[in-house]
Order: sequence, then structure tokens, then C-alpha cells
Amino acid sequence: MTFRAGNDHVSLLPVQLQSFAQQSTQIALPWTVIGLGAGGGKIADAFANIRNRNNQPVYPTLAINSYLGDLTALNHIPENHRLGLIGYENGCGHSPYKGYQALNDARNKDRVWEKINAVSASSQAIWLAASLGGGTGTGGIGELITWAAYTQKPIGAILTLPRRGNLEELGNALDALAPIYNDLLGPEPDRPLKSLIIVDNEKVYQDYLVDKAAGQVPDGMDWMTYANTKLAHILHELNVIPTGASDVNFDPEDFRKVLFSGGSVTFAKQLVRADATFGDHQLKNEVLSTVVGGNVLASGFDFETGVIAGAVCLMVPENSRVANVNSLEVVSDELKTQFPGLRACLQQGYTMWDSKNHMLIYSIMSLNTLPERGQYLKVEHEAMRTEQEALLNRRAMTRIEHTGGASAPRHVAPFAGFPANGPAVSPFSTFPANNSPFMSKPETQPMVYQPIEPPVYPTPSRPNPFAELLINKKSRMME
Ligand SMILES: Nc1nc2c(ncn2[C@@H]2O[C@H](COP(=O)(O)OP(=O)(O)OP(=O)(O)O)[C@@H](O)[C@H]2O)c(=O)[nH]1
Ligand SMILES: [Mg+2]
Repeated sequence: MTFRAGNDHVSLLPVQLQSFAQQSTQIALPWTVIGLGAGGGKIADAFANIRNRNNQPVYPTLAINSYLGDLTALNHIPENHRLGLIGYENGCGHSPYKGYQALNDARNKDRVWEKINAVSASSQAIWLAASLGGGTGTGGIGELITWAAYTQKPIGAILTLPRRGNLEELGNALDALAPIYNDLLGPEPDRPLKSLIIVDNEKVYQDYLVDKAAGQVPDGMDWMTYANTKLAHILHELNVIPTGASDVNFDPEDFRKVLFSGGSVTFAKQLVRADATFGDHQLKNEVLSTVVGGNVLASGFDFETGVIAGAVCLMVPENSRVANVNSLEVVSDELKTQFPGLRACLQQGYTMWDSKNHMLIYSIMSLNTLPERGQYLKVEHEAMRTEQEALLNRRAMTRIEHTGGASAPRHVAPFAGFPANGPAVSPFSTFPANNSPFMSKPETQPMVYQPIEPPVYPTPSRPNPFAELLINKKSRMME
């Protein structure tokens, strides 16, 4: 089978699903996509929008969220695959702790577990998606990964990193990413996470601005939809490629081995003009530049020391001599020399499509390091925290003085600050009338009666001028 390129004026519109993937009814790996939180739900929704030739959804999907408004706003996930977390309908307000509680709440955890099982029953793998930075997805995703692993299917996580410039989101993201990357991800059987896709929102947003300026983004498409669509489309295209016939192609099992090899996975894609003069040397260089520079969702990978498995696939013009068994060996030798980790596992293949002059190069690389932004997220967070603390300190230096210099005006009572748990219920009561459990009452002392001293009058400093007169009067009367 030759894949169709669509038309001969092939272009690589960033969010357009390649027509070979639109027309296919076959995929290598049937997987389910489950989104947690607003961003996670929208990523799952982008997968729900992928349909086969018979207009049937290709992937089963599920969205789990606290805030019901986010679930209602989804476009493609079936109503009965939208699960609200009872008791948290107003959202978790960027509190990962609340997100964790929402998922673990006794009213929710059994429902979530049952739904995961039901939705993924016919799948061979599960992707769990969440946007790191908020509350619901960030707080629950680690827990959801371990639960999903009990289905005994390979589990992958799709996590977005917040854009630069939001201290709270960066802190939330870092605290969720560190334990997932350190303790859950890995090829070892006791690790529940077998694949981690990082979507760096900063990179994708910058790419969006460039593509939009070049008129390559459909009218009205916002950057988040662009990010989610790009992700869903490249994963789907890769899932279709192993179903194409060729004398050298990797099969669905090779694809699964690379995708779920226990590393952080990156995807690259590049469209190359390949006319009759195209030779092995050019092919080698184009593949290298795709692997290193064509990454779609994140950037800054340490391929030299970090790669543990990889796959390269070429979509070549029909009847062309652009790639053959020999030229793949040239490419493979070069890749293994540059990136020695690929000696452990490198899958290669090519398959035909009916473009006359263009070749599409895809690569999947799995690494035991994160993309640069993830690897240095702590440094980024520290720098921003220092910056914000400096701004707060500056506030202390900007105190202003009143008219009387140092002494406060008499009509303003000195204010010592509220207790840590905020003001009491009334400004006039010593402790709140409702006996809040958080306020301690002042201890009652037994009343002590003090004896009242008799008043002491001062001794007159001058003798009574009338006293003498009185004495004289008395003695005259007695004479
Ligand atoms: N790539 C991508 N990022 C998103 C999307 N939606 C939100 N984000 C990012 O996700 C972060 C916020 O996470 P949300 O998913 O909105 O939060 P939540 O899990 O719903 O958590 P709460 O609303 O706090 O309960 C921010 O950094 C957003 O930029 C999306 O559709 N795609
Ligand atoms: Mg939300």
C-alpha cells in the first residue's frame, strides 16, 4: 500500500493532519487517552476529534475534572465519557493539594477507577494527560498514573509545562514533575510509567506566534488548541506509519518498544524536497537535522548521552531512489556514532507515499533526561522566587511618614496585625462568638479580692487657725 500525500503541492502546515493519516482505517497501537483537569481534558478532546475514513473516532477518550464548566466546554468527547469529581464542582483553584483530595475522595476514586477500566478495555496502552501548573490535573496526575498501571497496560503521561513568568504555576509544576520523573518513570518493572511526553508551552507558544505570522494557523485557532492539535496529530501520524507496507519498515511491536521504553519521549518531523539528485549524504544530514532540530513539542534534548531508544521513519516518493536498504545503513551508522545510546535500540524504516518530490522524515527518541526546560525547572523557579522576594522587600522600603515624624497621630491606634488565621468575627469581641476551633480563648483567672485600704488624709501643714480661739473660749467659760 502506498500512502496518499493528498496533493502534489505538499506543504507541512503545522496543525494539519497529513492526509495519509486521515485516510487510514488502521493504526499500529490502539490506545486510550484520559485527560485530567482543564488542559488534560482538552488534550484528550483533540484525540477524540481524530476520525477514520468511516467517520468513526479512532481513540477512546475520557475527561475527568473538578470544575464542570470545563467538561461542558469540550467538543468531541462523548457526554458519558466526561466524569465530574463530586464535591469539587467549583474547581480546585490552582491548589494541587485540593486536586489530590478531589481524586482520592471516597465519592470519586471508585468511579474513576471503574471508568478508566471501562473506557480502556479494548486498548493496548493508555495515555494520561494533564497540564502542570493548576490544581486538579497537577495534584491528581501522579496518583492517576499509579492507578492506571493496575490495568496492566503500558502507561504514558502527556504533561504540559507552564509558560514562563508565573511563579505559582512553576512551583506547582515542579512539585508534581519531580516525583513523577524521579520515582514513577522508568523501564524497570516496578515503575508504573513507561513513557513521558513533555509539552513545553513556552516553546509551543513561540512556534505558534511564528506560524501565525506566516499565515500557517487556521483562522481563529488559539495557541492552546494549536498545541493540543499538533500533539494529537503527530502521535496519530506515527501510529499509522507502521501499518504501511514496505520492504523495510518498523512494525507495531517495534513502535511500542520505542514509545514505551521508560524514557522521556520526543517527536520530530520535517518535510524535505527530494529530487533526482538527492543522495545518501544529503539523506544522512537531513535525518540528523530532523532528530536534533525538528522537535515539535519541546527542545533542548541531550541526545549524545541521554538517548535510550529511537525510531526513524521516512515517507518517500513512490518509485524514487531516495531511500533504500543501503541508504538506511548509512543513516543508521551515523545516528549510532553521534548518539551511542541508539546502539541499544534503533528502529528504522521507510514507506511510500504518492508525493512526487517530497520526503517526510519522522523521528521518535526516548531519553533518560528531560528536555532542557524540565531539567532546569528548579533553577527557573528559584530565579523567579528571588525576583519576587526582592519586589516584596522593596515594598518594606517604601513606607511613608505621617505629619508628626516618628510618633503616630493620636487618632490612629497602633496596629499589631491580625492573628495568622485572620480577623476574629467581630472587632469588639476578645474571641469569636461562635467559638471557632481555630481561636484559643484567653484563660480565665479566679477573681482575687484586694482589701480596701482606709483613705489616708494628709496631715495639715498649718495648724487650724480657729483651734486656739476655741481653746481660749472654753477656758474663759470655765473661769
Ligand atoms: N498545552 C496546553 N496547556 C494548557 C491548556 N489548558 C490549560 N493549559 C495550561 O495549564 C495550566 C493550568 O492548568 P489547568 O489544566 O487549567 O488547571 P486544572 O488542572 O484545571 O486545575 P484547577 O483549575 O486549578 O483546578 C496553565 O499553565 C495553562 O497555560 C491546553 O489546552 N493546552
Ligand atoms: Mg480548571
